[in-house]
Amino acid sequence: MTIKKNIGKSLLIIAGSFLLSNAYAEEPKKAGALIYLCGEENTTPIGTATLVETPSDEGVKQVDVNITITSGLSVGKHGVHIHETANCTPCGDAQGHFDPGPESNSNPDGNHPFHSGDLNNIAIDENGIGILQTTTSRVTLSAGPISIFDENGSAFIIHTNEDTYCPDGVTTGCAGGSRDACGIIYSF
Ligand SMILES: [Cu+2]
Repeated sequence: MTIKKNIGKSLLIIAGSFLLSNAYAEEPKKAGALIYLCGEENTTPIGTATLVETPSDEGVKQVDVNITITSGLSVGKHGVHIHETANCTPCGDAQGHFDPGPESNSNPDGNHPFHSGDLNNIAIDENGIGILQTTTSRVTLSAGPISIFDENGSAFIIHTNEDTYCPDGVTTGCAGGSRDACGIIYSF
């Protein structure tokens, strides 16, 4: 009788911890970045970014990206992408566009706008303020083949010019040209 009771208790504990671990696995994953002007990584950041991973209604992982810029960029549209390396010193060391997989082509002006890390333009207003809110299912924060937290991490790059999304194929600078700002992405 005592043994049976104990087995019952153990089963309850196992069921309980299974439910608990499942609930934990469904917690959204979060990440963020402080964005600095290129060449000024040790000064005040010009903006911030947050990333939150949640499953969509269809169960596909999607990442909500919010970027707020408060100063430092020219009025108008600027290309924004997730680049393939967590290195902003100098901004060129963030490498090309994040695009893992067997058909990977991280050339910013090639395979654009079909890289995993391609995002929308951010528009900066007359007060120097810009907000980008977008959702992508091309990357994950959690581990997997399209996780931006691969062995060398990832970074945001904001470009000098508007991303034209390269309608004429590979054209130098069509994805936004030179780099104005950069932010290494950290999970938390
Ligand atoms: Cu880029």
